[in-house]
Amino acid sequence: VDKSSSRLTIAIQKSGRLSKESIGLLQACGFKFSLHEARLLAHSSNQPVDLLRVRDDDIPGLIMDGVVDLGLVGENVLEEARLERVATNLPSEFERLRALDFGQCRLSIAVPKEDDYNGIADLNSKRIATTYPYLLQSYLQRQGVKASNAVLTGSVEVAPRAGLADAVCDLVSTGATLEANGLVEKDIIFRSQAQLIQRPEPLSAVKQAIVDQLLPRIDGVQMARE
Ligand code: PRT
Ligand code: ZN
Repeated sequence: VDKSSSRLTIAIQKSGRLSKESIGLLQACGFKFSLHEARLLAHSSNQPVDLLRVRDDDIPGLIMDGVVDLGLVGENVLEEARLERVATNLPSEFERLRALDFGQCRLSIAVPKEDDYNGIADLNSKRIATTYPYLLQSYLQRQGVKASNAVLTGSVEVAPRAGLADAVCDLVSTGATLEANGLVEKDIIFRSQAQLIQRPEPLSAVKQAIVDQLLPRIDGVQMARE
């Protein structure tokens, strides 16, 4: 990424649950892109805008380090990265421009359905499998519960059956995945939806002008489909 460039760089998820709606929103705002599956960077043909297509987990850091100008990412990934960066003394500032109307989910604690569970205190000295150790520990701390993490990057829902953990803390949308794995959702610890964020340092006048044009268009698109 050429930082001196006058082209606005927007990071979006390359392939996953947010990809289609992220590109769709930018297209609905009037930006034209031709996307090539293998390419990291996609230039807009009608605006000085480039799309950078990456893993969603990379987006908060790219914004907080000032490598890209804008990013579209789930609040869950954003807040987890922010907490981790605060804990490890890395830059953690960013600007939130808009909450977007897609990517809705919740991060919840779930336990095996045969377990007797009367509240989060029951997890004292237990082990909880999750991909979100910082969001989980921040919740447990607020609740005064001491439990340990089993950090997994995937397949969190099979951890109790595999004997790796007593409970899970995982993203839920319909609940079908929990149900299929014999787990019951108990406590919602974080609610999430996609967010449009900006790097903390002010943008050049040229880039700011594009953002000033983009935001009312996003509001218009989102209002129209409410
Ligand atoms: O490759 P990359 O790292 O970019 O993608 P990823 O695999 O990390 O993320 P992806 O594409 O699965 O999700 C991207 C973002 O979509 C998440 O960070 C959330 O902000 C949002 N989102 C919305 C979800 C879900 N809904 C969701 N249901 N992310 C994941 N899930 C998973 C959940 O982890 C569980 O495995 O779907 C399963 C549960 O779904 P239900 O419907 O069975 O409850
Ligand atoms: Zn990811």
